[in-house]
Amino acid sequence: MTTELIVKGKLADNERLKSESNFLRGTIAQDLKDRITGGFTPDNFQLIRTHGMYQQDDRDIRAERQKQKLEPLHNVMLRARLPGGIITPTQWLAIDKFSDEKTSYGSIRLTTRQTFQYHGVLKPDIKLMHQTLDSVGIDSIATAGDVNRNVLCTPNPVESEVHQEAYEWAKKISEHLLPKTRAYAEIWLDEEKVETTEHDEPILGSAYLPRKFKTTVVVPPQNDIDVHANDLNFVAISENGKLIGFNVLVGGGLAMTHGDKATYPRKADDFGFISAEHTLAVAEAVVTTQRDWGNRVNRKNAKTKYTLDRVGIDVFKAEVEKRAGVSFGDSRPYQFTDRGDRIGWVKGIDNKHHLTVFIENGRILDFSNDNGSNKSLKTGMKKIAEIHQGDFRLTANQNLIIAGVAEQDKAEIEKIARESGLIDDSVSNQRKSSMACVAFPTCPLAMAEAERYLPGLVTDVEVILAKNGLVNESIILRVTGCPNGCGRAMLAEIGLVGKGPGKYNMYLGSNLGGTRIPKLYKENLGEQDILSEIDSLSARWAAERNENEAFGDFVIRVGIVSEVKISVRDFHND
Ligand code: SRM
Ligand code: SF4
Repeated sequence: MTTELIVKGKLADNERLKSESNFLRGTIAQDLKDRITGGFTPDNFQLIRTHGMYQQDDRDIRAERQKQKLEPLHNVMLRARLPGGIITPTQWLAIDKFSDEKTSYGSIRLTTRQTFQYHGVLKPDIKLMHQTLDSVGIDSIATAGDVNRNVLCTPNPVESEVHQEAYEWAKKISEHLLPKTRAYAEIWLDEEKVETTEHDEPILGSAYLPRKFKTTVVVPPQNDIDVHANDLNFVAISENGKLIGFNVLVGGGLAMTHGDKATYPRKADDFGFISAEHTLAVAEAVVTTQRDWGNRVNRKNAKTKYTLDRVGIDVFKAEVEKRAGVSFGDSRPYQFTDRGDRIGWVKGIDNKHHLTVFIENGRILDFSNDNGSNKSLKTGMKKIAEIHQGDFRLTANQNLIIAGVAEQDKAEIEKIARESGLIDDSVSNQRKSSMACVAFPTCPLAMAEAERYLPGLVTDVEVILAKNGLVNESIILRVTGCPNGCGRAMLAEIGLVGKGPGKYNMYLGSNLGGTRIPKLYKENLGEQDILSEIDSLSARWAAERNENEAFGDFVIRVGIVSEVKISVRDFHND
């Protein structure tokens, strides 16, 4: 290998701790027994991520505890591994019970990557949490940290054979790229200690990946998992209803740092077509190329998207072909037309019914809020899980599908869903098209509110759209509490990115298919400015748009923002 493919310099500290961790064990087991603190040592604070947990504390009460000279109320957030987002009713009931009994927020939080999170689990309950999940066949291996994360898949496999096959591939890819160390089983499940050697970790190596790595399998025309947020994507290509292979898209990612032009959101590049039998070899080759060439000096430029722009797309692609022993063919034609979930009932090829329910911000909880809205989403889900014969599928839009409902069970499930607010006909198209990341109070990186801000913001936007004659229309609106972009604002028609308390940068111009990165429109907007911008922009859209022209296409056509064609060139420049 030529040395210029590798960034030289002092390695980031995470490299030390991964290499010295004895294959992700560190001293987590000892640390767990230390009850003097509710937290972990700095190295283990990082290492527990590879086991699917983040140490957090409630930011709403942080200052108050500091005043009382108390340590922050440390707890962990857990993120489960669910390739393709599938959960059985038995699993749901166990997840639900643990959230009631042992999490301080009492909620189940569906994420933008088709899984769920618990927030607020205290140190003495962490092992019980893993053992409870393990008892129903769920783990949280590699859902965070410098590894391949939860593999996403277009979430309605029963809609066609292609969907089912795509899901099978998502599972296989997830297993293939998983860390092989037994650290998780030893630490959390008390299984026998088995030494791990370099030989046991052939794909990820003893220092694992330079940075997080994200993979999807997607079935066009839906792009409901947002391929361009991901390092590696397999776009299903079918002929006569059968999956024949994939177009492989590499190097997407949305995060940036305010004020640092060397960071930017970037679309994935299309490497070309492979037949299905080469899927695992290609996945492995992309991962190992990124493992060897990714920047281990500067974590801000460590993701695959930066490796591609540094070494060149052709060089990276040729290396993948060499390692996989495969030549990419010409890309096969496909089109992404939308990214939303089809809320409501659909009927699958198996003659079963599937109900997609809208869950605002993915937060499954019984609540009553200031607007007089009462919903018992958690109780409703529990009641459904008690009688449901099919399964549940989480979507990457933080929603949930009650899948595989037999004709005779449909009415009962619909009744529970309506009574609990899981079905709510009053939810507007605009609300269904809006999404936010978690942000406060649990996210340590949040600069501004997101999940707690979105519901009220959408109510205001609904009024504005109605005033401008757009009552049934919607704009893909996403709010993210910092530029890391967990709510995927960098693939929104209107993206709000937290800058500071109550302040957001506004980006405009993604499209319905999610194949365009939006562009900065205005900086540091407060609530009133945001609303007046949305008012004047949507009024212009209503008055000047071409027939059926989407908001994101309109703002580019009339020159409100310029189009980002190539991120590294256009995103930060006019
Ligand atoms: Fe994220 C870090 C929440 C999807 C980019 N993300 C975090 C942390 C763990 C904060 C931290 O590091 O301490 C947040 C925890 C908040 C909390 O209290 O729960 C967090 N990210 C989330 C979730 C829960 C948002 C949501 O509302 O659903 C999503 C969980 C996904 C999952 O199940 O795995 C989530 N994060 C994303 C996405 C969207 C996606 O993948 O489709 C992105 C942008 C895509 C990308 O990766 O480019 C994203 N999260 C980040 C980053 C920036 C990564 C980078 O390239 O620099 C961070 C910070 C980091 O890694 O240093 C981050
Ligand atoms: Fe936290 Fe920022 Fe991610 Fe929102 S975008 S969850 S604020 S890291």
